[in-house]
Amino acid sequence: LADKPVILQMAELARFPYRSIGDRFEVIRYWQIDEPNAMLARDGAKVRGMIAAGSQRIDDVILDKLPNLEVIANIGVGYDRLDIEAVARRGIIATNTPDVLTEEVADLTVGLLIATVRRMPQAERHIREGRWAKSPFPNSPSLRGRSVGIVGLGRIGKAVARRLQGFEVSEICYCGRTRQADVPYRHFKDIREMAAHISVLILTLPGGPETKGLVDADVLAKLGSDGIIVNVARGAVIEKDALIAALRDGAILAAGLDVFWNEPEVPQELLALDNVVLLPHVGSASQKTRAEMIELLQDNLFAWFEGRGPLTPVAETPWQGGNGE
Ligand code: 8YV
Repeated sequence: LADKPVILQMAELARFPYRSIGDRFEVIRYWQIDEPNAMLARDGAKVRGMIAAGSQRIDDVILDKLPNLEVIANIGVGYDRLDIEAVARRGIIATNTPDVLTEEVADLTVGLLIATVRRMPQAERHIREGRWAKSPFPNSPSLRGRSVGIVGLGRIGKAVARRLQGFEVSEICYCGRTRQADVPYRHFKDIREMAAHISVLILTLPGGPETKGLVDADVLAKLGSDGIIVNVARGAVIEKDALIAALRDGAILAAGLDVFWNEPEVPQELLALDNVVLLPHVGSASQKTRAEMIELLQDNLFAWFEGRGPLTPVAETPWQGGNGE
């Protein structure tokens, strides 16, 4: 028992799907601890692995208290809860959960786009609030014929684009520093240039300091009064006040948002608007996909502590061999 590696789990996850993590590791449940600082002072040096989940930021403040941490297994493909520069500097390996959630998030993205354009939640409210018998639901805008721009043509962006090819949109574009070989979509270097050309902006890019505030008042103005924005990336990619103002003033038509600036908080101004569809960060949240994400997270820890290295390390912390048992 004494030589089981100690893992610090930051937040609760859905039940681990198979081989129980508790059989292999001694798990400290951070979110259940009343005095986390006292626990870290006492047990921090024992901790060799971490399950990064929830809203706790993993930066120098906590890493300083975990001098023997080897590996951080992050739930999610996005790992902006980690100060990845601090993690890399310490020689800690971080892993994420790519691929297993790609198609699920792409489904949700297209669903949210259609719900936003065709005003499906508003139409449903029209029935539930007993208004249908009094007046028909007003006609909605249409998706067909729109030019769509994707910011972040990675695995998820490509899966969204592939789906949209079946939807009679007029053009699919993407922006990014470099043009990608083997994609049939129009490339823009600059988001402003692309925003002026399209009427649907889909955000599937990573969060973090490099993309913070990328979509500002200027981008929204260029998207224009017929413009629709769908964000399944991270809230901070869009400037909050600019988005609220653009939705309120009609500078853009509508937004579908699965992510927010300080989750689970949703700005009151957005709740008051009728041209926004809100989801509680459920892009990957099907039972099947969450189980696969947790399984991959767990397999990363098993592989590491069996000396096989990480299965899916993030780009900033490549594995160079060694370590583990
Ligand atoms: C969350 C996500 O990670 O994969 C991502 O980047 O945004 C989600 O899957 C998940 O909610 C766990 O925090």
